[in-house]
Amino acid sequence: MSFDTIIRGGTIATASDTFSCDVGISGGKITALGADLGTAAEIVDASGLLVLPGGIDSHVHIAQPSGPGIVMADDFASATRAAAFGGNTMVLPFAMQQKGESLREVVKQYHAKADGQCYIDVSFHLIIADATDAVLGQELPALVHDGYTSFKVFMTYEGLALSDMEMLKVMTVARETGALVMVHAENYDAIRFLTDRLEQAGKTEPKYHAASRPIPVEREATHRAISLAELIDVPIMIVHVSNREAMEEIARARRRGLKIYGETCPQYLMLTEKDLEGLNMEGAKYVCSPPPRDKESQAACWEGLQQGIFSLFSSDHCPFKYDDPQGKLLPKGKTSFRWVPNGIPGVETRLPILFSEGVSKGRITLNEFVALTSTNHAKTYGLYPKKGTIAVGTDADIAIWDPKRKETISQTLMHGGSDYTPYEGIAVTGWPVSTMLRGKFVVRDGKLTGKLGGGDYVAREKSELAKPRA
Ligand code: DUC
Ligand code: ZN
Ligand code: ZN
Repeated sequence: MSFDTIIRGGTIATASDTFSCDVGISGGKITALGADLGTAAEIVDASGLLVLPGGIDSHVHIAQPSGPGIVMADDFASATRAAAFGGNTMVLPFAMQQKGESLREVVKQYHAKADGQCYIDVSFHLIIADATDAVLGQELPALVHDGYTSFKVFMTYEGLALSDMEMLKVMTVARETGALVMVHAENYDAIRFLTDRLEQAGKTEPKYHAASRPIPVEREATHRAISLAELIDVPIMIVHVSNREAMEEIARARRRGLKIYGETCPQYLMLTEKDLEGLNMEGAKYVCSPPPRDKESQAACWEGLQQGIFSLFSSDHCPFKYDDPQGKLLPKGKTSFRWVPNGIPGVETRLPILFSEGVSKGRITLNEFVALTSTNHAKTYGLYPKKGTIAVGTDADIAIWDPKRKETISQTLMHGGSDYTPYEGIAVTGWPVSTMLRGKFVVRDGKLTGKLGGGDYVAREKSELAKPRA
């Protein structure tokens, strides 16, 4: 037997096992795992390196409208290029509905933005902003049928926040169609109240962003979302959890037998609200929601990852340029934190940060790393086992890592559209050196080898994890 490619001599890790063997690849799929697989058109030497499933980042925002005068720093080309350099083979951005829009039209618009523009594979979650009868009764069920099997709802933000009634209706559609609901859990009225009060007191700098949405704002909404899901008896994913109290709501629900899942992100392990204190709008670089908290919250998020309360570690990549009036230095943003574009870049740094801080420092195992960054994303969002593992029959989506390589994260190393990284200066051990998508290198030894349009759109199955309890 001969293969297109054999990856030889590496150490392979999946979510459950670590072993040494050759990986045989043909037609973009892994077709054999074994010792001395024989001949291939190309032999890739992976001695001393790790061979891992390509990262799947199931929470990224790309080319999303973000308000008047604001432009996101990434289009699909730059975001997926950066993702590939960061060891990822798939991202799941959002197709975001705005009030009055047809969801089907929105999906078409995002396809038009992405088609032929991706270096790695993509699939879309839907954001539901207008839960009309037509959306709930016709568009959503048809879209779930067509492979858009997850949707995000917001409990805050002008124009996006759903009422509890609307949340219940969306959850009901999810239960009936087998889709998974992702929830942005922050209390809208509490944020508006606190923001008004801070502004009235003249507290308008970026650092007050954190004070405008403190932990109880997130904890309350998390509790409420879980309670609503319990009423419908439907699983939900609480995204971007930032602190212990919200995490404990998830853990408590799980102890009571509910299927409530949690996600956390690099910003909640690596940043604190102190980062928002920089002078002259520097703090705007770290404005994201929920905001980074404190050291104790970071410790809590590590516990959540270690204990499986969080099954997903995603970037929540939502990039704006810093030194740009269409980005973090939007003129209106200088008048109040309320108007600072909300989100930070992270798709390229997610994996090196978790590898270094988690695996290299002994907080999590290599297998847990694979689960948290790839396998669980595939399982949660209906991509498994086509994606998210290394096994015979899966897509040959592979990241080759040098576990000993030391780097210092810096904007000069980045490949996305933003002009800064919030993780500047962080030293890491372990680095993705090559990324292979369906058997072809997108990044090889630190150089871009993939072609624009090499990434495909992937329609998804319904997730096993979205099934209600028996
Ligand atoms: N929520 C996200 O998930 N991403 C960016 C901003 C936000 O509020
Ligand atoms: Zn969110
Ligand atoms: Zn997000």
